[in-house]
Amino acid sequence: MAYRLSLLQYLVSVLVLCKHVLTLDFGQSYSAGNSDLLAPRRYTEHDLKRKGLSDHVSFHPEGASEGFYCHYPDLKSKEWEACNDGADSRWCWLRQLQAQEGESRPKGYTVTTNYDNFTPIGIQRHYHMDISKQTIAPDGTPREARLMNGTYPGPTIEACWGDTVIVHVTNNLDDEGSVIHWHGLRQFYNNDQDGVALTQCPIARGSTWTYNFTMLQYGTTWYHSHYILQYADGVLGPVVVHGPASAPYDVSLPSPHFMSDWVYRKAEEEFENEKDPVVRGSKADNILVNGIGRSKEAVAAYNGEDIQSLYPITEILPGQRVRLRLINGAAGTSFIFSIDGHALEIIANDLVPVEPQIVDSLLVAVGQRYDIIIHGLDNPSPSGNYWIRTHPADGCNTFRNGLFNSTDSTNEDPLDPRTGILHYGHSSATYLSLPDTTANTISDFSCARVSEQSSLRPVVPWSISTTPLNNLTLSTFYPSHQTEDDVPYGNYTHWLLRLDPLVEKQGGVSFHNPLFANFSTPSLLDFTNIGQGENDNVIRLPYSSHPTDFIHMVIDGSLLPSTNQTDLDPDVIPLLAHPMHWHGSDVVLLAQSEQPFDPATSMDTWNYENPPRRDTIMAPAGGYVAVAFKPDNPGVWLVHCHIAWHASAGLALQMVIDDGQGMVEKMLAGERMKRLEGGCEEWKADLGKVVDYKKEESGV
Ligand SMILES: [Cu+2]
Repeated sequence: MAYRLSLLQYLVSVLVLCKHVLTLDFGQSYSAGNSDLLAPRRYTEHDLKRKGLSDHVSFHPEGASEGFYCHYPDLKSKEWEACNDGADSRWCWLRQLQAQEGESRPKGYTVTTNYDNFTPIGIQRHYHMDISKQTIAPDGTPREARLMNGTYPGPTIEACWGDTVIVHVTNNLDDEGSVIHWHGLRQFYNNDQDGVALTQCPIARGSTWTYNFTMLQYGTTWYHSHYILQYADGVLGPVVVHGPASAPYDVSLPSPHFMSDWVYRKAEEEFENEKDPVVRGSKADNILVNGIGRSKEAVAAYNGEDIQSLYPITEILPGQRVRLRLINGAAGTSFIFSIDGHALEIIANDLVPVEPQIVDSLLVAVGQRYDIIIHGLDNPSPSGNYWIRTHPADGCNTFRNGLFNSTDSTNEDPLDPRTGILHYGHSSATYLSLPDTTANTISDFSCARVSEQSSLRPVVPWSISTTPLNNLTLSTFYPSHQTEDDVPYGNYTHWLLRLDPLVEKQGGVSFHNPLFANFSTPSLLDFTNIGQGENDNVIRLPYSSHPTDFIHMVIDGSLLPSTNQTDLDPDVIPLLAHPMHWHGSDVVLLAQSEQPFDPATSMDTWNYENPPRRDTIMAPAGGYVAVAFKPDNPGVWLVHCHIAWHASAGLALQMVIDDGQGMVEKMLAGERMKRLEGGCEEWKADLGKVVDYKKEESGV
């Protein structure tokens, strides 16, 4: 393909450019006419009218004006300065840098700032959300969903790096509790805001719970219910945190590309399939992007009108560089994302800016996010329409009508992965012909994509100690709480996966116990007793804030189906890989391999120098992942598979990070603990009335 040659040339130039950007002296002064590479490309008047700045209105932030602005204090004039979203946003942080030079502050709020240590001063933003039941039909088939503010996905929470976000969540469901988790947000020393059943009681029916956290990171993420399977019923939405970027672009698209799958039944009913020892797997019915799906009949009947009801349209102008935020909020499907004939430049994975890298497709596993820059063509085709594809990855999907498998498909009628349209033109277009473009040549449809995932290099590097604080002892996960043998730090740092625990239990091949959260006694409120229950699945890790102290953790898939089929029917159990998600910390990817873990030799191959860093990492079937993280955030943090069905079946651990001298309890003493206890009183008062939850689910 012609663009591939220029792609290679571009890659070389970007690498050169990138190096230059990263070594700039940010202390120098900038002017609007500066031709430096960091300077954003300017909007034309046409661009401004067309999209982005003037019509980008957030929902309910108090004091919101037209458009979205970041606000920072100018310490010289003692005034607040506002700056726009988009390409210009890089100037926001630079300005604050200049204003603060006189202070004993670090020189820099840029993409090279170590955001673990330094955060700009932002403003408070209040958001009001409610969860309620509503019937929606995103692809024409109606079902009763559970929604945030009545939309799927829910409204975007939008803030700027350093802002404090206060979200008031009202549970208007008549038959369930809820908790809302802010996926990937580190919640540093803020464990009680993590929004899981381990850190608070569920929000009782009719109650409002207020979350409060500061955006220490920036980029793209999402929120979702962490109450049983509620997010698969619709309780989810994007989170956008404006911040600097590692490569220039012209326009930032106001709406993220929110990929998900959709189940026609209530998730709790579909979960019965997960527990069934014969079926052994919950299935999805369709693919949605930004809450839009379609039936084959609707596509066949398309007569050129009202295209927006069939496909989300992404608009671009010739030659433009357009920033797009990708989010996988699916219950169980990992996607290979691509745009026909277009190069994509990755600038962030999860909430970590990375050195720019050009690809023609990328894997977005369940729970993962990417910020990419679409490279607009200088001379698009006359129709100006190109397919955007979200192709389910091999071994990381199960749909009602069968599996996607790029090499050996037994599914004669798979869903159509053409789920969106990139359009060169104006936003008022409602009449479009469907694209006739062909897909990029994609050689790897696997759901690990080891070489791609291993090549992402964070802009702010971490150097990892080869000597961890803990031992990587093999664990059998039985019994599920720690025994004498596990002292002092537990052996769950070698986590041997197989099927999700509840499924194994149902099939009589129980391997380790599922995690079951006790809604009325969350771990954080019962800190001294944590680990006493047989379904606690606790791993205790020593707190340390020393910069060279790391915990290492192996998640071992060597017993997963594909390599070990002895007691499992390969026709029923597909290849299984698990997108594992860490709360409370980003982790680095020391190794990701499709070969089994070998304690004698594997460690020799690990990467300790600026490895990829993110919050969600795929553990390949038959292989393993090794990660490292800093045990510097005290509290109770979940580690779990982000396939909703697997998490609900108990494929989860709770990590307790503590100094052994009461630091977690001290952190929460007083108002914070009183608040948590108040929430539990409300929950317990309501529990006996209507609210019920199935004990055969993990609760997370
Ligand atoms: Cu899983």
